[in-house]
Amino acid sequence: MTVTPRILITGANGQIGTVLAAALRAAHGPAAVLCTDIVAPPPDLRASRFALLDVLDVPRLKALLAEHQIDTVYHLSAVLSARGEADPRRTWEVNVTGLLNVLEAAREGLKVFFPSTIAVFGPNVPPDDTPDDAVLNPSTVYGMSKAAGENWCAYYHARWGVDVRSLRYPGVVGHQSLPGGGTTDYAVEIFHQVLATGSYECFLTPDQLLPMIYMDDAIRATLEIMAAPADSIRRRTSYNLQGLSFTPAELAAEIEGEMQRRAMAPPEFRYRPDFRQGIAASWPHSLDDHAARRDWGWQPRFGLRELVVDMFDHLGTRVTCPA
Ligand code: AKB
Repeated sequence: MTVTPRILITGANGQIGTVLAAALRAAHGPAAVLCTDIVAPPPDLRASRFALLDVLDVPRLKALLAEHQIDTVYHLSAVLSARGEADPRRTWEVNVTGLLNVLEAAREGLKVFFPSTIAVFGPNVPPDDTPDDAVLNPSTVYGMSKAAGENWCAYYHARWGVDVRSLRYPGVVGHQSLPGGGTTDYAVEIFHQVLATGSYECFLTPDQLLPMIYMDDAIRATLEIMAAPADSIRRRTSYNLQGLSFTPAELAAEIEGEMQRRAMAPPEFRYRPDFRQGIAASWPHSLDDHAARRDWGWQPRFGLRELVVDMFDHLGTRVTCPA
C-alpha cells in the first residue's frame, strides 16, 4: 500500500516551486501539498493550499509542520546568485540559517529535499564535465551558502540520520514560470522578450557556455531522487545534474530558426554583458552527472532543439514580458 506523503514546500511561489507544487499535486492529490512562501501567491495560484512562512521564523515553521502533520519538506526558498550579491549577509541568513531551521526540524523524522546549484563551483575546477567532487571555491555568496548547505545536509544525515537529498541544478528553463535574481535567467527571458518585442538584449556574452536543464527534466529529476530507495542515495551532499549546455548565441540561433519555421518575423539579438557575466564565467560549462545516473537512474530527455520547440509550443505568441 502506498502512503500519501504530507508535503510542505518553502519558496513555493518561485520559478521551480510553482511547477514542482503542481507536479506534486498531480502525483499525490491537492490535499497532500501545502505551499508556503514569504509573500502571498499570485492570483492564478491562489486556489492551492497556501500559508505564509518566513523560513527564519522557527516557531511558525514548527507550528505549520505540526498542524499539517508534514512528513516531507521541499526547501526551495533561497536568494539566487545575482540578487544575492546585493545583500550578502541577508543571502547567507536566508540560505543557510533557513536550511538549518528546516534540518533541525527534520531531526523529528522529516524527509527533506534541498536544491543546490552549479554555483557551488568556482573558476578553479575543470570546466567541462566538472566532477561531483571537484573542489568547491564559489565566487558568489549564493554559491558559498549552497556549498555550506550541502555540507550541513551531509552532516545532519551522518549525525542524526536525516533523509535529506539534494541536486545541483543547472540553469532551469521553462515556459510555466519566470525566474528571478539568477544569472541563468537570460535563457527564459529571451523567449518572453522576443515574443513581446521581437528583440532581446542579453546580459551575458554570446559565447558563455553554461549547463542548463529543461523544467520538465528538472522536475522529473526532483521527483525521481525523492522516490529512490534511501540506500541508493550514496551522496548526501548533492548530486551533479546535467541536462544540456549551450551559449546565448546557440540559443538565439535555435530560436531564430524556430521562428523562421513558424513564419514569424526574424528576431534581433544584442549583447551587453553586465556584472552577471563575471558570475557566469566562474561556473562550469557542463557537469559530470554519472553518479546520479548510476545511483537513481537519471537520464535527461530535452536537448536544445526539443527545449526551443516546446517553449514555443507553450508560449505561442503570448505577450508576457518579465519586469
Ligand atoms: C542562478 O542563476 O543563480 C540559478 C542557479 C544556476 O542556481 N539559476
